Parts: sequence; C-alpha cells; structure tokens
Amino acid sequence: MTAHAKMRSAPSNSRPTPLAAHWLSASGLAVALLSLQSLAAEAGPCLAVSQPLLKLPEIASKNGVLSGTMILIDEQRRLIFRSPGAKPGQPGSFFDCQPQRVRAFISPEARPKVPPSPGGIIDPYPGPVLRARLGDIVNLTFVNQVDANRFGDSIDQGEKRSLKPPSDPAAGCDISSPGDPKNGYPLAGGDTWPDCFHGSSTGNIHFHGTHTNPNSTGDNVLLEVRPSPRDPKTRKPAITPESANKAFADFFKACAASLRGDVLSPYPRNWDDAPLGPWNLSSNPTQPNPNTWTGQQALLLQAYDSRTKQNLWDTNQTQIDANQWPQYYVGAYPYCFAIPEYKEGGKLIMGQSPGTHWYHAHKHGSTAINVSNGMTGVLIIEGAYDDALNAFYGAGWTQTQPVMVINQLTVSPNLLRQPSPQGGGGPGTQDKGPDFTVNGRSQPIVDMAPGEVQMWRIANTSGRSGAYFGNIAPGLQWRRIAQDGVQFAYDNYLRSENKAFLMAAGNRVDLLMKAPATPGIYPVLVQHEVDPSDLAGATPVVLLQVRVSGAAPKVENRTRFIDEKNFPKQPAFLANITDAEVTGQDDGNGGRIGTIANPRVITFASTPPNFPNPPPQSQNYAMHTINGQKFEDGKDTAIPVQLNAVEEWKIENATYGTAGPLIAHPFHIHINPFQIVEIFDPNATVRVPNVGTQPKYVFTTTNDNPPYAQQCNVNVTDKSTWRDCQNKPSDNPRIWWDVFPIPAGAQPVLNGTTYSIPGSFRMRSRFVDYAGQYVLHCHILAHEDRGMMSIVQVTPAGKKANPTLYKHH
Ligand SMILES: [Cu+2]
Repeated sequence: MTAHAKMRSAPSNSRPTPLAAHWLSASGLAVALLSLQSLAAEAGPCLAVSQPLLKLPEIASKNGVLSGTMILIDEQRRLIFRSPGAKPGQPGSFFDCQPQRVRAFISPEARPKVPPSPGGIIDPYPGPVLRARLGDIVNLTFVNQVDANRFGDSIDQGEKRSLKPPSDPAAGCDISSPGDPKNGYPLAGGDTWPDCFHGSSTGNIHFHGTHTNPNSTGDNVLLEVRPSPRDPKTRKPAITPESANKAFADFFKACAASLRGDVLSPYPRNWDDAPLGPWNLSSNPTQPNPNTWTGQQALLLQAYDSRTKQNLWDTNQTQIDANQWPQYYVGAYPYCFAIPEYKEGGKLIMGQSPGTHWYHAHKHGSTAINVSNGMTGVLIIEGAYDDALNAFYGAGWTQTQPVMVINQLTVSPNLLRQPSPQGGGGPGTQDKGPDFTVNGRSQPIVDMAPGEVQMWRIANTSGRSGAYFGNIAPGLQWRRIAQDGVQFAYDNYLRSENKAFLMAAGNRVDLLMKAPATPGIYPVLVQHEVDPSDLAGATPVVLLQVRVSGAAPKVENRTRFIDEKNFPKQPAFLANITDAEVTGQDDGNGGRIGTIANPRVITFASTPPNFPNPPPQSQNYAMHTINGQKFEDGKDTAIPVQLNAVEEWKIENATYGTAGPLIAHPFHIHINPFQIVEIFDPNATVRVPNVGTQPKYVFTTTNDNPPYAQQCNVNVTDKSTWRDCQNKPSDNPRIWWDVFPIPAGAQPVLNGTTYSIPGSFRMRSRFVDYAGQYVLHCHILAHEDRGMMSIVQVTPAGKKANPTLYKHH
C-alpha cells in the first residue's frame, strides 16, 4: 500500500494559488491502517485538498411545510485517514484515502445533487440542508434502508445477541477483534451491554436546537427505527420512499392541520390515533390491524422478533398499555412537528429561535459511529433575523451564504480500533480524533471578493473534538452574530470582534467574516480541543482557505459589518433569565419551585480503569456517568422538572486529570437553550501584571485571601468557596447555548491529602411550552453511547409523571 495524499495542481487560472499543505507530507511508507473496516479495499488517491467548498444539496419548505424524504442508506465513500497515532496537524503525518462503507442520510428531493468525483468515486458529504421558516410544519419521511449485513461481525451485533450465552458480557456489543475477543473491543475496554457501541443500523433523527414537541413524531430521540426487511433473493428493501410517503400522506395532512389549530397539539398521542392507527382490531384487541400503518408496524415487529429472538414488540406493547407512544419501528417513520413562532399574547412562552440548527443520528449505542460516518446536516430556521440581515445586505442574501458542516469522519471510533497493550483504546486514543473536514472536504476553498463580508453558518457536527478558533488568520476580521442558532444581542456581537472562540462538538456559530482588501490565500486555522489544556500541544490545522480575488462587491453594505441601527432585534423571549425568575414560582401546593438558592446539581464524571466508583457500580474499567449512573435499563432515573419552571442548575464535571486526560465534557440538553451565569474552572489561569501567568484558584484549607487580586481562594474543605469569586452579577445580555463544555475538575494535594474539586458552570433555562421525556448528555458521542446520558422529564403542574419505559436494543 502506498500513500496517495499528493497535492494536485491548483486550479489553473490567474487567481491566487491555494496553500500547499506541506505538513500533509506524502512521503514515507504507509503504515497498515489497522483501524479500517476493510483491508481488502485498495487504497486510492485522495481528492486533492483545496477543492471549492461543496455546495450542499438542500430541501426548502414550501407553503409553510418542510416536506421531504430522508433515506438512511449505506454506500462506499472515499474517506480520509490519518496514520494511526498521528495527531491533527502533526508534522510528518500524512493521510491516505480508501473507499469505506458508511451510513449516510440522502434525500431524493434535495438540490443541487452532489456531482461524483473523477472516476465515479463518491466523496463524503453531509445530509441535505433543511431550510424552513418560523411557523412552518416539518413533514419528513424517514426511511431506513441500511443493510445490516453489510457491516459484518464488527459493527452491528445487536441482532446476534441472542446467539450468545447470556453470561457473555460482550453479547450484543460491537466487536473489533472477532478472532481474539479478549484483545479487542468490548472486552479489552471493559464495556458491557447496553453501554457499549452497538446497534449501528438502527436509525432516527435528532433535530438539534429545536424548541418543539419531544414526543411521538416530534424531536423524539428515544425512537429506534430498524432497517427495512429485504427480499431474500434480490436483497431489495421492502419499504421504499414511495411506499412510506404513500403510507404517511394522510397522516402528514392531519398532523399539519392539528398543529395549525394548536401549536402545542400533542397529536399523535398514541397508536390509536387515526390515520396511523388504531393499531389493533376492535373485534380482537390483541391482534394488529393489517389495514393501518401502526398495525402493520406491529406485524413487522413481531416478524422481526421471531426472526432475531429480540423482544421489541413486547417493549412496544408495554408502552402502549401505559398509554405511551412506543419506541420501536421497522423501515420508516413520519416526523411531524411545528417550528413554533412566538407571537405576543399567543400560547407560547418562548418559541423557536431562528438560526443555524442541525440534525444527526441519535440512537444510544451508535450515535458516535453514525455521526462519524457522516449522518449529520444543517437545519436552517429563518425568521425576522434573516429579514433584518437581508434588508441591510440585499434581498435573499442570507440564502446565498456558505453553510459549513464540520465533521471528523471515520468508520471506527477509538475504542473499536486495535487495542493498546494496556487494554482499552487503540492507536490514536488521545489524538482528539480524525482531522476536521468541511462539507466532506479537506481544507476547502471559500471564494471572497476583496473586503467582502459573508455570513458563514458553521456547525461543528463532530462527535468528539471542539474546533478552537484562536488566531484565525491575519488579515481576516470576524464577528459572531449568533451562537447555537440563537442571535446575539448587539453588545455581544460588538464584543466578539476578532476574538477567539471555541466550537465544541455540537456548537453552531453564525460568523460574519470580512475578507482583506488584498487578493491572496488566507488559511482559517483551528486547533483540536477536548479540554483547554489540549491547546498547549495542539498544532493549528487548516480548516479551510479563504481565496480573495476579483473586484470588490458593488453593494457597499456588503463590505461592512451590519451596524446597530440595522442589527436584528432579539425577540422578547431571549431576554436574560433574571434572578427573580429563578427565585421561585408558586408550585401550586403552597411551596416554591425556585432553584436560585439551591440549584439542581447534575454531575458528569469519567473515571479511569480501576477507579473505585461510588457503590454499587465499582468498575475495573473506564466509565462515563451522570449523577453516578449510566443510561441503561433500570437505571435511567429521570430528572423531573415541572413544565414552565425556570430553573438554575449547577452542571459539574468530576473528571480529573490524575489517571486519565482532562476532559471538558460538552453538556447538551434538548428542547430548551440555556444561559450561563457562572463558570468555575479550577484549572484556569490568570495574567497578573508584572508577574505573569498564575493559577486563578489557590487551594488552601483556610478562607485566606489569595496572593493576587486576580485570584480566588478555594478552601478545599468548604464547598461554598468552590466558585468563581470574580463572577460579578451583570445586566449585560447573556449568550444562549445548547452545548457548553463543563470545565474539568482539579485534585490538589494538601498536607498529603488529595481533594477532588469538580469544575462546574451554573446555567439557567426556561423549561417552557413542551412537556415530555427528552435527554441531556455529553456531546462527546462515544461517552453518550457508553452511558453519559440522562432522561429529563417535564410534567405539567398537578399531573403525574409518566413512567420511563425506555428499553435498550
Ligand atoms: Cu463526555
């Protein structure tokens, strides 16, 4: 095998020539790429870096409905691999390309189509851009046509679980070393069912950033859709986009009508609701009705169970009996929900924020592999925000601006690679994952006119690494205009000029980027970051390249950052969450539900192998927990919240750098964004004038004053001092987030005693408009898959919470 990452010649014209990425040296012998699924495939040349940024296929809403088909397929795409053990941007490393079978979202309706590369090769690209507007209804047909058999022994073991003895801790888990199980995943890593990688051919879609119905056909990530059955002879899937769209047509009409009548309509509530139901026969209620879609699903699930010795139907039956929406499906699923527009005096307390949101695969056990295969895409929700920008920059301007999907594409998460002698992860375990691609391309080119301002809608859809935009590029100027799909107040926009920022896994940024006046190539550099401590050793890598050429824009405003007068106004529901709001509302029973004085504490923790965890979960291997629990059957204790409560939470990170790496787990919660009111990073440093860099927190056993005014004293025996003493209350508008990294903890040793001081932030959120069961989790998706996820259960006042009946498969 030889490496073929040679640079091709740059586009031949008089324009400036893209960078030669000299650190991607093509010299040297290729090392065996042990992590690859298939060594039989021939290594091939990579698509040259410096391709134009790929224009993504798009589905746009029409007449208030975002309608389309999302097919989950598997196909060979040419992925880029860095040599095992090499770090992002490491000098002397090189990459190679090889066709790999990946799972991907495609849509037959999306335009323009992605042209194949020379030789008919498919290079990777994300799912279609979904473009909707506030007030629209989403009607998406999801069809799962993955061929589970294509993923062999190593990737999708779920259906084979019953073939193994129940005592086998690996039963049902993905296997990286079938011939020698003791030396591969999951045994060497110590993972056990169900908190291991598994079930990668099961699909669903999470609409990340949406404020909508988390139940039934809404943003429901507890759904699991198995692939369509296939004809035994032709291998053709029985459930097709055509058959699914036909089956859902009446339902989509009924659902849209229901949501137009009541934006908070819970329809469909259960499998009895027509036209999808009723699922059973009135003459014989235990028998599925073969003439309804839910009845057909019951029959498909029963057939599936008898073939695979699974108990999916039993779980559905239990959930149906409890009057809940069941979780398992076969072949297809109809997503229908509102993108709720806030109206003064209307029913909604909050409404959706217009901005750059995204969607991705979210099946517990396979989120990491599916997202890293490329099952991600952008969901743009337009509103008055876009109207204001277009009034300044020109009609339709926002719809012409670049959409950038960052991902770390791979077919094998860390732990599925060859094991290290110590057990657990394979080569490259601590390298923060594969190099970033943008729209499936390495270091693509964005063309800009001299002095032009563009709006870049960037989503970091990586399942692992943050992209730290530090010193982006000399000559370029930028301002952030929205974070996580929520527009900035003017002050924050102004303050962000040319300032460094981190896009953790899951974050989005709308960036106004201004090109220099001088033609040339300006690389945009980022560093891979899972924890701020990584930055010291993280070589900046080229994320993309700005090519400035041609004439300056004719529209003069297109060379300017939008000014205060024209800046999009934030809707009222984005005002700061005040102390008064979290001080406490009446709980209806003579008590208060306020949390300001007593924030709810949610603790994330990664513990290395041999770390004694709180009983009863003593483990001899690494594990990832929330409040000491993994997300698994019988342990999925829901976090209860009353509907429309406004709460303050303290999100802690009890992960320490003592035996493993420091990890700032990116906290993500569905359905409602939040505001940060304090960050406590016990590993932080401060600049002290005339002294230099000092630790911000001085650990003592007393309540002394620290040596310098910039520092805080932390009494390791007094939890009330475990905070940022410099944090001043402020009325400045705060930024809204839906993913925020929790600072890792510190373990100072004082007088021979080790103290564990978790990092933390305090956040406030309005749990408004939508009740139901949804999740919070770490957005390092391998952590989520292995247990770092929890159910949040929002229940209206005076109502009893539904039991959590979620099962793992
Ligand atoms: Cu994590």
